[in-house]
Amino acid sequence: MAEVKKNNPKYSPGGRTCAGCAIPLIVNNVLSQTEKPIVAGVATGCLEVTSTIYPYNAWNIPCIHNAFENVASTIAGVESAFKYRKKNGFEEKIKFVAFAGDGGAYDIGFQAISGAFERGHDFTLVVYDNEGYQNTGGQRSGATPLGADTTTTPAGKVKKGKEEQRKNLTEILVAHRSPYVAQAAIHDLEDLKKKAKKAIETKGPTALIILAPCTTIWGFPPAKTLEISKLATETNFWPLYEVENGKYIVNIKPAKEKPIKEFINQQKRFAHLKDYPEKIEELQKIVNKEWKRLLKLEEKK
Ligand SMILES: Cc1ncc(C[n+]2csc(CCOP(=O)(O)OP(=O)(O)O)c2C)c(N)n1
Ligand code: SF4
Repeated sequence: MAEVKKNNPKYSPGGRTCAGCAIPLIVNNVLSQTEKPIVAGVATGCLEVTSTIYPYNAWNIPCIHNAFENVASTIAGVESAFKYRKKNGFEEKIKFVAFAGDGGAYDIGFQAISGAFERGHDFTLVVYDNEGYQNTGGQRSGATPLGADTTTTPAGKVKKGKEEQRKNLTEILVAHRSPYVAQAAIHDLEDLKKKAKKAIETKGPTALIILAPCTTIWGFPPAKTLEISKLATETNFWPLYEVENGKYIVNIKPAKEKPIKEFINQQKRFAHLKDYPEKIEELQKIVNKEWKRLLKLEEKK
């Protein structure tokens, strides 16, 4: 235990996520990127329920669990309180990190996030994007991709899974004129760690949107989490890029892009699409269009 604590001073392993879950990797690799003390907030979701099962607690730092929808307000409030203490002579430099799933960030918690970004609070939002409300059994969210079979967009005779395109939260946060927003993934931990360090060290509201392949709801074997994550980037479904003061840098450009089929063929949530090649084509077109748009944004200096 002492060894575990020494190596993972901020977040302990051994939580109750499903085997092969991406979340612990994300939390550990983000939190370990600063030596400074951190106060974390965590919205209701898989991260919270798996790390705080009474009487156990994986957090070795102050961590506030709030409701599903208000992690950004909570962390903004704590950051303001510390600002006030600073005015009164409190010296310690503290970092603030708010964790949320995509439901808690793209959808129900978005109002709180938008407000905290607009007001310019000094914190980092970390979204572990498992593309659905997974803790409650896999409902669709604004981050669920087109065609995915979820409990609220069931694939059947009439509908072929989710009919809408996913939201692009990364771009929405860039539009808030955040000084640093990045997309990262767990198969490239060096890139993820670099981005986490930058996001935490940059003053102002910053964000990391990290793809979190979900073995249980996406439906793939737990040993394939990293492979699925890598395929998401190799197919351009999940580009790794960062936007620093409005300037785009695309970190990985696949030498030969793989077709989206290779990403979706491995997941049960898309299994029905084998009978609907036109849906796969539609998804491919969306991916191609978004990738081109991203490269254009990078060209703009
Ligand atoms: C206002 C409110 N509505 C619904 C719930 C039930 N609920 C708890 S977690 C959750 C889903 C969270 O989804 P997400 O933020 O994507 O995180 P994940 O579970 O995927 O980790 C829901 C619907 C709740 N706690 N509060
Ligand atoms: S349901 Fe998915 S995201 Fe939630 S703990 Fe299991 S693998 Fe992780």
